[in-house]
Amino acid sequence: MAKRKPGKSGSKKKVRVEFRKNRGKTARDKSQWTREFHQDKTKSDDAGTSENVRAKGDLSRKRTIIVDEESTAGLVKGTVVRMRGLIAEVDDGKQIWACTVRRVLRTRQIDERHPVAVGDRVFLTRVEMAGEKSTLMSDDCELTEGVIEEIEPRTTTLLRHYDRRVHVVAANIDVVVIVVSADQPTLRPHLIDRYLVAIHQGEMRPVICINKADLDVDGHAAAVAERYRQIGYVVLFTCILDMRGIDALRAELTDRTSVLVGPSGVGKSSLLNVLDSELKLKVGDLSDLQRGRHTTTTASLLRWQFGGFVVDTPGTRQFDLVKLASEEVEAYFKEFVDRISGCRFPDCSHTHEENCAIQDAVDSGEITAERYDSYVKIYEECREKERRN
Ligand SMILES: Nc1nc2c(ncn2[C@@H]2O[C@H](COP(=O)(O)OP(=O)(O)OP(=O)(O)O)[C@@H](O)[C@H]2O)c(=O)[nH]1
Ligand SMILES: [Mg+2]
Ligand SMILES: [Zn+2]
Repeated sequence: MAKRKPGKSGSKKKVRVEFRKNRGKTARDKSQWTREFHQDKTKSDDAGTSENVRAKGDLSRKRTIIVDEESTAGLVKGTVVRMRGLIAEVDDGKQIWACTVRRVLRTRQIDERHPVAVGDRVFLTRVEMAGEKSTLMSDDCELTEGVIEEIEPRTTTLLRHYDRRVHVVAANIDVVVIVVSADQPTLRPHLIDRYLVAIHQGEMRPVICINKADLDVDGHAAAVAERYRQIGYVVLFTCILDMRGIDALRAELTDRTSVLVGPSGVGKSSLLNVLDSELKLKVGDLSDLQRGRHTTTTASLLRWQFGGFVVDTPGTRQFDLVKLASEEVEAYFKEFVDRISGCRFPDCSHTHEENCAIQDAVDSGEITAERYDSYVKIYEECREKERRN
């Protein structure tokens, strides 16, 4: 195994990172150091910050840690592009490495399924066996084996609860595209609301994409699109058959790092293929959808020809939220935020109280019943978790 090369002594920097106990309120790291580390330099200043919503009494919880530059000097820098079980595939700009993770890093994050995620920026060393480089096979490709020694603090994370652990869907993302379809599979707006909560929680920019516009025979999907536009979200109505909305979607993704999320079969990989003709991703057919079969099975980070990066993810039927307190939920419903001060009780949960500005807005039609029902469902879910813990 390769030894770490010694670095210059005394080269330490202060970095402000998210406090571990933070209930999901992220400290977006604005330090120059992190900014410089962005190898792709695609992060634009407005991305992620323009959609921020804040909870009442929100505290900026950051702690300062000392990052020892010595520990990363001489190591290979790269980005995790794919996870294959316990192996992380890392792109250093020249080649893809197959990496395991140093044990000390594995014990650091016990509540997460895996200490590294797609989009993580890492430092690695080469594994050598008797002086020879070691290789691992992945999809018939022979990759040089490495060990991840350090992981950069993440600027953003999209988290979900899965299999009783926290799953980092992707790290260091600017834009999250929630992809759903007008039909096949059936459009479920509640799922959009769950994603929106996680995206706001992670301080990323959401874009809603309703694909398969050709299947919207009764105008239901168009009405859903309008509902979210009214709240102030960017909503694109797309179709890969007549290319509706494709240029507008490309404009949202150019020079940014984004991730496409949503149920299986909605057309995430199909959209990527039409957005960039160089990508030749496998897409499913109707029988896959009917049998509930996923076509994309692992998340992977891809480079756009037109600038920026994108993560294609496998479809998810459910999306369970992480580290979310019941009183925080209101802050992630954009159209609620400015009305909350009108509630009679400062700790109003907007579920049963008298003189509630949110329930009044539902009665007058300013807040839709669908969005309110989503809020109550997520709120009750969080309450239930709090009662059990
Ligand atoms: N009618 C119609 N079909 C579409 C459209 N976009 C994609 N499809 C079809 O939807 C099916 C599923 O597409 P995929 O791209 O594999 O879906 P996915 O979201 O990547 O699915 P997973 O990888 O399983 O998560 C394919 O048969 C596509 O041809 C569209 O705009 N209209
Ligand atoms: Mg796919
Ligand atoms: Zn209220």
